[in-house]
Amino acid sequence: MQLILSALLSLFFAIVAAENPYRFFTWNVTYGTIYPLGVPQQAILINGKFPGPEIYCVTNDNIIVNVFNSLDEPFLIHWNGIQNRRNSFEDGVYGTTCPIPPGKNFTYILQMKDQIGSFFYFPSLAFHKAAGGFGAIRILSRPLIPVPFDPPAGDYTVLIGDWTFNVLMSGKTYRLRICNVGLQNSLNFRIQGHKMKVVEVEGTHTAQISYSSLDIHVGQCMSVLFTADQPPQGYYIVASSRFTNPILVTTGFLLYASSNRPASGPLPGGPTTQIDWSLNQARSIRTNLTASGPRPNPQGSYHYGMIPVARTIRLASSAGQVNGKQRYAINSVSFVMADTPLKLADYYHISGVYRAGSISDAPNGAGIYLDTSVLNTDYRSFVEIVFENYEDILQSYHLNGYSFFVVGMDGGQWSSASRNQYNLRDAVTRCTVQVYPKSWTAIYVALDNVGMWNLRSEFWARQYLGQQFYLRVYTTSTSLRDEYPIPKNALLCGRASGRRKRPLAIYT
Ligand SMILES: [Cu+2]
Repeated sequence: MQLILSALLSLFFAIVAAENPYRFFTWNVTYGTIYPLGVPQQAILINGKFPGPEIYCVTNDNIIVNVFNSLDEPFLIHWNGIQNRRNSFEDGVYGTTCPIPPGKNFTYILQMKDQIGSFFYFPSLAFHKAAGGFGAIRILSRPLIPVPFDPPAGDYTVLIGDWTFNVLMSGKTYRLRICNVGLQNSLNFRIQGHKMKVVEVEGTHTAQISYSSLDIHVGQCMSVLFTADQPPQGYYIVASSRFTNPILVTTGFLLYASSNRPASGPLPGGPTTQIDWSLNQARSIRTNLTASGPRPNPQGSYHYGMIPVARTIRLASSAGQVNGKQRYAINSVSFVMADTPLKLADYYHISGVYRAGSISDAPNGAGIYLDTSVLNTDYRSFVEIVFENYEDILQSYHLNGYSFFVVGMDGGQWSSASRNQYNLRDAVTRCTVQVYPKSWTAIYVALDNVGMWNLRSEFWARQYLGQQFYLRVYTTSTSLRDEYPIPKNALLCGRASGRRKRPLAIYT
């Protein structure tokens, strides 16, 4: 009997391993010099490269990344858009994961569970993101799952911020995955003489609409198809900043293999300060309800519009001074780091690291104050989050650990009547969403991923100076079906230093 059982078990593990391949990466993080505009600049390199190596993988793959920190300061990598299901320990932000000390290494163990699409990774501590250390993540559909377009002749990633970009084409259809890895500016992206058909946004296949230019806000990614069917010559690729004065413009080139004629004519123009243009484009990007996502069932088969909302959380940003220093806040709280990652405080029941209820779930108009803000929510609840922007700048918000439905956005003040205009049929799901100046954006999110998850402004100076908090998705369950235990190799720091990594010996 025991023999049969162990034979069955080994068969089981063999099957699991066969279904979910492992991909191993060893990364050395160093300082180095790059020449982004011909001018030498210190950067953070991964294996000598800027941007860093691309993670190329398939749904459900296990990704093992051994990161050696050869900088002289602590370092962490966040996997933007990767949900790290049941495993916020691997999320790579300071609220979940201890920094890798200088001269040390840490191995991230990630699974691209039930995900497809275009994402990126970046260094999450301090202002490292400004210096590089980022790269693309490309999750392909599993071979047997249909993708709603023919395989492209080429598949390229453009991280805007990586300013020199040349692609060689020859009369075929290509896929471009475009991510805005910048610190602040929304960008408009366009290719001279070529339309772009949007096919994917942060893991969702979209209704296939063609555009002459596309707005991509900070932290966002999208995939487009375009066909190199114009007279063979060079064409300008342009990314220009939106809602800024002056407007910053950078160019790359689309080159046809059959011609060495350079690009000519004026740079293709794009929108500059027009908000309605951007809002209308955002509303036109919808989920392709008949396409498969990571699994073979159609993406629209989950009827998010029919689920009653258990709770509404309204979030408003503000800017001001605290103790004579510039700060930014959400619902009046300007986030400050604790001495211990919040997830580890939870795991080891270390009290006094943060207070539950340290941020309210609606703006109250109070002045800005400092705190380690954590918003408690219930595992498996279905919540509505409204980002209210009373300020005169565009905001971009990102939630770790999740993909959410962008059900509505409009100008003015949100009210319960605003729900009448929600898209409850084919809203796109993504992990980063913009909020226009003096406007609101509403999202629905099914809180099905236990953990401690950072919600932040993607405007990097703002998140650094407090415009962020942690969403604690909590359950009393200690089942492995709901959350993994702390990784065996986890680094421990702050008041978690010296704790045992597996307090119960039952996990092997
Ligand atoms: Cu993230």
